[in-house]
Amino acid sequence: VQAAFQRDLSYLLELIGSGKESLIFMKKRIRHLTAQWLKASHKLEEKLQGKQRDQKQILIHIGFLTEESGDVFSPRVLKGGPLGEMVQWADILAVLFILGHSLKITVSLKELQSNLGVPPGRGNCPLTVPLPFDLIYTDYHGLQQMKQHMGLSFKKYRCRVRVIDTFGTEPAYNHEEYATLHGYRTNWGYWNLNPKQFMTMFPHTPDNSFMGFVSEELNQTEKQLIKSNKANNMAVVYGKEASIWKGKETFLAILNKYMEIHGTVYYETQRPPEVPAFVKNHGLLPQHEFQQLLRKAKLFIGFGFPYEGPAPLEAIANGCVFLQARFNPPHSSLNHEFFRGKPTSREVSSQHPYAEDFIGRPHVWTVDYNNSEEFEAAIKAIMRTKVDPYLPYEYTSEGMLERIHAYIQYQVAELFVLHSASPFSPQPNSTNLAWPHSSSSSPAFWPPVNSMQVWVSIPGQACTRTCQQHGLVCEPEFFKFINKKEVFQQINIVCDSTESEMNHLYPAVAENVHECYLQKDPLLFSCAGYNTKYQRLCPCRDYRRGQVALCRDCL
Ligand code: U2F
Repeated sequence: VQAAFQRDLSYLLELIGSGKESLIFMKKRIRHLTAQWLKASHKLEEKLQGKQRDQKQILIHIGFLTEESGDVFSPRVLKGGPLGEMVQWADILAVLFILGHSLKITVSLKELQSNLGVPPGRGNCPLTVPLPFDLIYTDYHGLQQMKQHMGLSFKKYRCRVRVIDTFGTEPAYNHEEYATLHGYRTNWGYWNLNPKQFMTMFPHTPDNSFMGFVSEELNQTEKQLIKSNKANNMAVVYGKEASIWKGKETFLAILNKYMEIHGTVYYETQRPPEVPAFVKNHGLLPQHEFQQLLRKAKLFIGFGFPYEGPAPLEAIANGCVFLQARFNPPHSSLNHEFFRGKPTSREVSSQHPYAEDFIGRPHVWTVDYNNSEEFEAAIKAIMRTKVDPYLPYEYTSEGMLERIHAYIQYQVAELFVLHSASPFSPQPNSTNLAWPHSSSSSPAFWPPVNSMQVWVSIPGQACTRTCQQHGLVCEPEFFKFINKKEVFQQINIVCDSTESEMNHLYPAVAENVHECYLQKDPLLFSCAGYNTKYQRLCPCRDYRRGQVALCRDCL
C-alpha cells in the first residue's frame, strides 16, 4: 500500500488517548505545532515529487510511560521533571502519522500484549503468530517488556525494532559477548541489535541513527519582531528544577551585576531556597509561555545540567545567545554519576555538545566557568553582540520529516544485511587517502557508496573525530567495504602481518610495528573508540548542510 500524507491531526490526538500528565503534555505540544507540521508536510511532499512510499504498520510502545516500568516521569511533568523525552516522543508520533503510516500507540503492558497478538506465557511460536507490524518504535524499557512477552519470537523479529535512546549505545556495549568479555558493563546494553537501530536525540553517535525532535519555527515577521523587542539585559537560567541552581551563587551574583535574571523553577508555595531573591522566578511555565519568555531574553545560561536537552535549541531559535560551561575533563560514564551505567563511553565536553560543535559562536559560547574572569568577560561580550534567531534545518519540522522518511524507506532493508560483497574497487590517493566520488556506486546500498571517503586516524583518535576533522561524518555502514587486506595496500600501509580479530577499533594498524588488523565480527564495527596503539581505518561520508544524517545523494 502507498503511504499518503495525513494532515488531520485530530485522529492522531485520539489515538494517543489520555489520563496521564505526560500524554496531555504531548497532545498539547502536537496541537500547538499543528500549523508548522502541516506546512512542512506540504514542502516535503513537493520535494519528493510523487516518489513511491510504502505504508508501514507501526507499533509505538513508549515503555518509560508504562506503570510496569514505574512511570516516574508522568507525575513530574508539572513539577519540573524531565520533559525532553516527551518532547521527542510527541514529535516522533507527529512525524510517523503525517508520513501516512498506520499507527498503534501503547503505554501499558496490557495494550502491548494485546497488540503483539501473542498470548502471555504461550508466546513462543513465531511461525503460527506472525507479528502484525513492520516497525516497532520503543525505548529500553519497552524492549525489555517485548522480550519478556515475545519469548523466542523476539529474536526473529528484533530487526523491526527501533529504540529511542537519548544518549546513544556504542557497538562495544551492544555486542553481548564482547561487552561481557571486556567489561563494558551497563544497565542497558547487550542487545546485539544493529547499532543503527538505536536512535538518539542529537547526532552525537554516528554508529546510531539520529532521530532528533523539532523546535518551534519563526517566520520573517516574527523574527523581525523578536529582534526589535529583545531586552538586552535579560537572562533566563536553564533549569526548571531547584537542585540545578544549587551552589551557583557566585555565577548568579556576577550575572546579576549586568542582567536581570529570570528563572522558570518549579515551586509549590514558596521560592525554593536555591533561587536567590534577586531572580525573577516565573515558576514552571507551559511550553508556549516558556518560548515567549525566550523571545524577550538576550541570554540563556546553563549551569551544567540537564545534559543535552531541547531547551538550548529553543532559546537559540528564539534569538537568545546560549552560554554554557566547558567540561574539563569531559563528563562520561567513567567519571559522572548521571552517565554511569549508560551504554556509551562518549566524552561530553560541555552541557550541550551539539550547541558547541554544530552551532557555535555567535549563538553559543562555551567557556570555563572555573575562571570567573572568563565568565564575566563572556557576559559582557554577549551583551554587545547582535544575533539572529537560528534553527538548524535538521531540527525543523521539514528536516525531521525528511530524515525519518529516508530511514523508513531506505534503512529497513539494510539492517542486518551484513554483506562481504564489494561494490567497488577503491583507487588509492596517496596525498589524502581519500576516494572522493567513486563512480561505481551501487543503488542497492544505502547510504550510496559514492558518498564515501576513507581516512586513517592519527593514533589515539576515534573515527567519529577523524571524519569530523575532514568536514565529514563517520558512516559505520561503510566499514564492510574497507575491512579488507587489499585496502591497507591500496592506501600504502605496509603490513608485516594481518590478523582478523574481534575488537571494536578494527580495522586498524599498529603503524610502528607494521601489524594490521581486520574486524572479525561486523556487529562490532564502530565509529566510536580509540587507543594510542592504533591508527584506525575510518569510513567517512559527506552530508547535507543542516542534515547530517543524510548524505548528498541519500534521498
Ligand atoms: C533533558 O531533559 P529536560 O526536560 O530537563 O530538558 P530541557 O532542555 O529542560 O527541556 C525540555 C522542555 O521543557 C520545556 C522546554 C523544553 O522543550 O520548552 N520547558 C517548559 O515547558 N517549561 C519551562 O518552564 C521550561 C522548559 C533531556 F532532554 C533528557 O533527555 C535528559 O534525560 C535530561 C537529563 O539530562 O535532560
